[in-house]
Amino acid sequence: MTITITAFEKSPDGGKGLARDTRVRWALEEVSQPYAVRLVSFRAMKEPAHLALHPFGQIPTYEEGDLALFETGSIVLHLAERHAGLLPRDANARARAITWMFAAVNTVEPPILDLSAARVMERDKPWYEDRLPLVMDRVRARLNQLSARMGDADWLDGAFSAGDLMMVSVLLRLRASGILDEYPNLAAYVARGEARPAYQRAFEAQLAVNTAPPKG
Ligand SMILES: N[C@@H](CCC(=O)N[C@@H](CS)C(=O)NCC(=O)O)C(=O)O
Repeated sequence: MTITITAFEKSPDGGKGLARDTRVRWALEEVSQPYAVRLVSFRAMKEPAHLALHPFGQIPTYEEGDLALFETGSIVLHLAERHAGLLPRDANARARAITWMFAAVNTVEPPILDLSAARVMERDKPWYEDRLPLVMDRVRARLNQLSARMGDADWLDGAFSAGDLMMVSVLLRLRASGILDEYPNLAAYVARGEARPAYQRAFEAQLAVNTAPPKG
């Protein structure tokens, strides 16, 4: 059955892999599933056809036969449960890997998104310079804890899993801020994720969309 995902017709990051279709592409590549991509404009994302797939008018979405999903955590979990390679077989190890997926999107991603939002949307506010260090310190608080837990391990809990896929995807957004470099073990962890052939294929695919010459 053909899998179709949606992605930005023109990503705001110009193809640096920060748009969330990259993590879904990465999961698809890890489990060797071919997929089609439907590109959507910002306007189309808010129109009824797309809202029927994604109630919040965002990308990515995932369609497979009768099934339509949104939320990258859910899409990656769906793929990981149906195909070998992203979740351990042992039930407890599997539950722990899923826990790390939730930790990525629920605990680590929020302060990182707050930092991105501050940089993009609050730069012109008179309180921007005062607030920014507070937002950055909230990111550091989480990274201190994550870094302490990781130590010198390659992955979060044994072999690479969907938990790592989600965590690396979330941490990648920090690169431009320089904060990641304050944590050599986390910077190395992200680099390990990016070095995976499946990530490379996913990244190249989304970059190609964003660097293609305009049609017509
Ligand atoms: N929690 C959602 C977030 C989805 C999301 O924020 N998508 C962004 C692109 S990375 C988007 O569509 N932004 C445009 C908008 O919200 O209008 C997920 O993980 O799928």
